[in-house]
Amino acid sequence: MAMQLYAHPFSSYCQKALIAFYENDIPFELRLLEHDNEQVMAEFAALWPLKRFPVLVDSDRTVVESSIIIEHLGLHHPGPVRLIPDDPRAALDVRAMDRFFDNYISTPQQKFVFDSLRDAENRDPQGVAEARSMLDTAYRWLDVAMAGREWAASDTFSLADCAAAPALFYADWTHPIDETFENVHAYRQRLLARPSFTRAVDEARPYRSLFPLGAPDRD
Ligand SMILES: N[C@@H](CCC(=O)N[C@@H](CS)C(=O)NCC(=O)O)C(=O)O
Repeated sequence: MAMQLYAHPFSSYCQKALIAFYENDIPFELRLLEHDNEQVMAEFAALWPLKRFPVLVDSDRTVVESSIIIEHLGLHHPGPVRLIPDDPRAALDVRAMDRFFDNYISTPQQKFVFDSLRDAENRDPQGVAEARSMLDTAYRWLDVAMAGREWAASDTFSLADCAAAPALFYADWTHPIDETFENVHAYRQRLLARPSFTRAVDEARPYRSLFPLGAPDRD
């Protein structure tokens, strides 16, 4: 039976996992998380009461967290593209950069989005200001880290780049990356040109009107 991925194409963390599927052409059934799909939504809530997606079901195993889904694919469905290096020291660098993109790019980016969805009287301007500051610091740090690098953590495309692609994609929409951070901009463009991510971005195109802050007319 094909693996089942509970996901939505417009979600950044789902795109992170989808990149890993597409890199190695791994078959799966998409269980599309849309409010009208009541059956799928009920299955999803039963699988993972914390209701964060993506969630993968592989035979009798339920796998949550996008990074762990990618690790799971590398262990149980390996293909020619190894997203976690075999060398444990190199793997640590990859995992560290994966955490960087999730915690210091995606998390503050989501803060903007979630805040915009609140009623006006419940907004959190201080929290958004802190998120903006964290993004600025993260962009600055990344620009130095990416000097002379093609990919985030190793010579080859890895888990860290799966995390980086949607994180930088949406972060630049939300709080634009200063144009002086040329290494970050060039890296974001390389990610957009990677066929696995190009495909994820194209599949999400029909949903751009869902972006609460308003999707820019680019990318
Ligand atoms: N740490 C989780 C984060 C997943 C996450 O935040 N997913 C978002 C979609 S991009 C979500 O579930 N949003 C629903 C919500 O916040 O209610 C992962 O890596 O999978």
